[in-house]
Amino acid sequence: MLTAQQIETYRRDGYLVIPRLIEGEQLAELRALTDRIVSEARGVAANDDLYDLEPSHSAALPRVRRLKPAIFKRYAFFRALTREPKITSLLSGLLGPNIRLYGGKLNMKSAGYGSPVEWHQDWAFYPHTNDDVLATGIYLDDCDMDNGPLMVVPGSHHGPTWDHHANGRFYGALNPEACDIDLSKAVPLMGPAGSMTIHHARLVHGSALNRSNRQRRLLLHEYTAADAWPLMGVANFDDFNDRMVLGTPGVEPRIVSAPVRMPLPPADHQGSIYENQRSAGRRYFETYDERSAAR
Ligand SMILES: O=C(O)CCC(=O)C(=O)O
Repeated sequence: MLTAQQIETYRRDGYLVIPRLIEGEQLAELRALTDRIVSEARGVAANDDLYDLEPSHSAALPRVRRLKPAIFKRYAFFRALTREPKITSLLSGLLGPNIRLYGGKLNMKSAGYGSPVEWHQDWAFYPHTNDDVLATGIYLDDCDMDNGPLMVVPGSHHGPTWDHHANGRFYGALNPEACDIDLSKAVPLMGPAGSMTIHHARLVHGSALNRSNRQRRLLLHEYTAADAWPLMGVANFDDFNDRMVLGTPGVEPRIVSAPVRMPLPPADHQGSIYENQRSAGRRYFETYDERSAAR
């Protein structure tokens, strides 16, 4: 369970880090299974429902940027981890007794070339009827300043939902120059392998290119209070209820005022946040290509 102090910190700052939550055999299995799935990307030529590939990927030299939500459908281990009592018991202190998984993915941030993620708020991708919505991130590797930690702007979840559009379409990143956000106040969320980050869906966050020789893999789960209903709608009610990870579902959304912008019209490039963020023509973080060209 979270302490009253941790809950207060989360409410004020919008994030927490729980060191070494996943350990021992469970962590070893998480890492080994991930290695296996990534090795199976050899021969894959283009993005599909499981693999999101780095721009520098080739079938002979596989470079995976992200494992997509299909990992939860295809692999019982990943599915079970979304319901892990060590995680859900902590989250009940923040989201209450009834919790639903919204989605998830595993960002690879590989050594030397793992892509940056531009500054954004998850809330801009999936607004709900109330903002008891957050994401957890389990580090598969030790994470420090050098291998691209998740960076967050403390307290920014109390502010506006910033414009994540460019050229008339959603593109999944905010323009720091057009927003009143002080990115010099961003803090890195770091810890040994198995540590878990928690960030509020409205918190501004992003991460830089991995310039180190160590990978930085982050397994993200997105959770909501069960009475937070997605404003983009519920496509499949059975699937919606199958995603309950704690407590019981209901049919009465709780509606709380929170600033919302709809992610419409959809981004030009679909499939992942990396793809969404391709189309704006502006970037805050250096990319692998830019770095290689500058050398
Ligand atoms: O992997 C990261 O560092 C950023 C993750 C993130 O914010 C996302 O994928 O939405």
